[in-house]
Amino acid sequence: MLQSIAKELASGGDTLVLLHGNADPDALASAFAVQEAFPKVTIGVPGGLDRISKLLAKELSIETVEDLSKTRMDRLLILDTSGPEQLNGDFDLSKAIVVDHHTKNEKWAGAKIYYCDDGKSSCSEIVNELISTSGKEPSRDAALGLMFGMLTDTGYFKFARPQTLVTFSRLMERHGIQMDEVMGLVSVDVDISERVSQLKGAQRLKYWKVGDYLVAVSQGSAFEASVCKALLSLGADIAFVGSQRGEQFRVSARATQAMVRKGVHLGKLLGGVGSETTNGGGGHPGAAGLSGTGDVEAILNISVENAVKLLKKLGSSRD
Ligand SMILES: [Mn+2]
Repeated sequence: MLQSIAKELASGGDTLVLLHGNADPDALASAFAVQEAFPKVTIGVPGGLDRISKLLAKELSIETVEDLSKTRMDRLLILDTSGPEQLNGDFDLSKAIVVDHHTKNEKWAGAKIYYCDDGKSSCSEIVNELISTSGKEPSRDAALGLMFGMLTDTGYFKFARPQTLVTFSRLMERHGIQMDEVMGLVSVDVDISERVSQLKGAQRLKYWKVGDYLVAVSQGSAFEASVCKALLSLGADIAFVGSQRGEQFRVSARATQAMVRKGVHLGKLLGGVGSETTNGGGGHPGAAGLSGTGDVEAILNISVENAVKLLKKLGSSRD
């Protein structure tokens, strides 16, 4: 199917690439590589770019268009987008070729072509294959972008599948690209106010030891999620960070992947705290949040209590 997609993209006419809202580096790099490899491609980002993608666009001089009202297009190529609701705007799906690597989604049934390879860790890998299929090779800049897409979509290879590493190393070899060039492509300086929040978080830190595990709690006024991550890097296995603004509170929680593998689900845990205290909360196993009206200290106490109980139930030794 990739062959027929490549053929169609090369067959003339204008292609408008569409990316999901707040497009990430994997999406942007995929679009850029398509633009370099095929004629008359515009990159449309009706829902904007995320912070890292903006830096990537600057680094590789990638031009994107947010206002699509004057954009010519004979076909749409939708990349890295798990469902139509992720696109900002209504588009004629009968003209759309959808290429994605998330879980297959029936909502794309109206698309002209739907190619979903959920065995790939990133869309960048599929686009690399698409370009190879058409007998071309991504340019050096496009290759750098695709490698950065693979790197970021796999959490710096933490969740990479074997084939990701094969594709990545082939691109390194072919373009003479060193690892540090990809890793340093975008330098993400953490803002001073965020770093101050992290240090304050460490200053106000309390922790509980449950067997071999550490649960850390702190309070601040901003960057709760970032402070959580800082506490994990200090050695906590689970971290809760809360802030109080008037009657309102906000709590972020993070756990290490090892905790998640052991069975910790912070989304469920905070969801439970939420219903106990009639506030809304939820999220993923390793990352969750809760906000509402109430006393943040009380909410943090309940959260820790539940985490400690859970750790005792799961067995509090590391093996
Ligand atoms: Mn992706």
